[in-house]
Amino acid sequence: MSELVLAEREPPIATVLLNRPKQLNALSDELMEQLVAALEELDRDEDVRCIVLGGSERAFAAGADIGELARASAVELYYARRVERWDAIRNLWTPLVAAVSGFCLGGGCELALSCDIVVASESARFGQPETGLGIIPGAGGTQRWARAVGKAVAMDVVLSGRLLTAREALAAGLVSRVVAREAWLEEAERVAHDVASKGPVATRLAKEAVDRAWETTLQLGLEYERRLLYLAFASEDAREGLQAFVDKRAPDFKAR
Ligand code: CO8
Repeated sequence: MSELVLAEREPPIATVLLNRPKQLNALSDELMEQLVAALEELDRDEDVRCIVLGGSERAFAAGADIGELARASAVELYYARRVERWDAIRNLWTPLVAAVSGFCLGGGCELALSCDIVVASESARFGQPETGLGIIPGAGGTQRWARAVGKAVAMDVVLSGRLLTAREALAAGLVSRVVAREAWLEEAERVAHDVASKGPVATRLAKEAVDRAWETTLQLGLEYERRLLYLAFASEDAREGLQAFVDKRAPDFKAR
């Protein structure tokens, strides 16, 4: 099996790169299978506290593999549970940082939006060109764009095929940082190190709490947050983090 995904483990972070450069990292079935397997393996690794997911400088990913989609019937896609596979990425515990450079389109953009933090280089271009192919975004695009940037921009991008520049994506709230073109991977890895240096139990609970904000009312979300706070408080990491501040030393978190 050729390596369509390259995973490098350098605790406390790991970097996973899509590796189908000639096809601009189009997300073939085989690539998605390898990607989910690599991410799930790293997710089980306690020493890995944050994962960077990237493509290449030219393309994060130019979408699902159009050739494969052209050959597949609806029922084949349904039985293969191809779209369901994307849920595995959202269900990962370890925080994911997308390192986006170049084309980030269709399913590729939906993949970036499935990550917890999106770092974009100046060259990044975001879009959902599916209606131009006679289909619609099917791996979360219509929902995640609308929630992230609001109806006006989401409708424009999904219906007109408009591509957002990195700066436009930042202003719209689709990504959280824009970095120099050549620093697309390095900066995302730096962000991952920042995340990985924090209390691991707290980081996971905080990720869960922020995610909950998308799915519930403010009142229920606040209650959920409060319960997770008590849970965080009960962790050894919390004792260590609080005491380390009092002792004026760096904390030594054990993920317990
Ligand atoms: N699928 C397959 N091959 C692709 C894809 C793709 N999405 N994108 C690019 N390629 C291939 C090209 O065919 C070309 O191959 P070859 O050299 O063999 O001809 C190679 O990559 C380089 O591409 P271009 O020559 O076109 O490069 P350009 O710089 O001229 O253009 C673009 C770059 C603008 C990105 C252009 O390639 C393009 O428009 N690509 C398609 C973008 C697109 O429409 N994406 C949406 C795909 S549909 C989707 O993502 C639905 C997801 C729903 C989830 C479903 C889960 C099962």
